[in-house]
Amino acid sequence: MLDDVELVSYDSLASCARVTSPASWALLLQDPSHGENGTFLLSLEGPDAGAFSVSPELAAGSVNVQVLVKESEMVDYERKTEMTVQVVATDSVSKNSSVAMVTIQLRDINDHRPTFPQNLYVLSVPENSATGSVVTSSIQATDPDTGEWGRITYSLLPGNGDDVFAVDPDSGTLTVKNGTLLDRERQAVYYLTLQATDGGNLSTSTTLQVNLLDVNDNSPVVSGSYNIFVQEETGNVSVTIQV
Ligand SMILES: [Ca+2]
Ligand SMILES: [Ca+2]
Ligand SMILES: [Ca+2]
Repeated sequence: MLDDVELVSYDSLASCARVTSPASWALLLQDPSHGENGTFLLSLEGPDAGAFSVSPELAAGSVNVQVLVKESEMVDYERKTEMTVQVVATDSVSKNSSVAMVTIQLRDINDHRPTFPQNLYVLSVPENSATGSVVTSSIQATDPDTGEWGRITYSLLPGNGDDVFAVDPDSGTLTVKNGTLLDRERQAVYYLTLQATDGGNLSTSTTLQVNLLDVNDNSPVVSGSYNIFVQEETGNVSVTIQV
């Protein structure tokens, strides 16, 4: 048996048809039968063998063996962070074989952009809400990559409503940025663009439709004048006032 070997491969790029990776290491093969020509056939076995190929497939004596990524979509850090193959060297004459266990540690790459569960969120806020009022704290994007590649920062794109509303960059909580600008009679609905960006600068956006809820904030105006004559000690009086 040959010693266990560890090498590193990379998470596949979903959009990239990469069929080889930097995975290669030096493997010293010794002829177990001391045959005359010492020729070996090399092949892969084990649960993850289908994702990789070995090169060369025919060797003699000491050889630098490469394990290549054959099916890049199977080399996926989000599914499996570690893969195992066995390099089998079979003597072409005696058919004796030797096996090297190879553990392949995958490294994460940023192959996912953040995603929101919905393209549109319909929200509402009373038009008299104070500055700092929370509109929603339940909209979050997800990103399956690890570390920086999966760390999400939220922002509102400039344009309609980013002077009225604000978003917390870490939590995604949407608040009223300037309550004095909230006026249903001025603007009754806002369409905000909420963007989520990961640590590798991949981003996605979603639309927030914020409806301002009507609050009865217009004081009634009394117009006209009324002259009422009441005789003393006669009690109740009623008058209809036009509003
Ligand atoms: Ca992946
Ligand atoms: Ca990844
Ligand atoms: Ca990502």
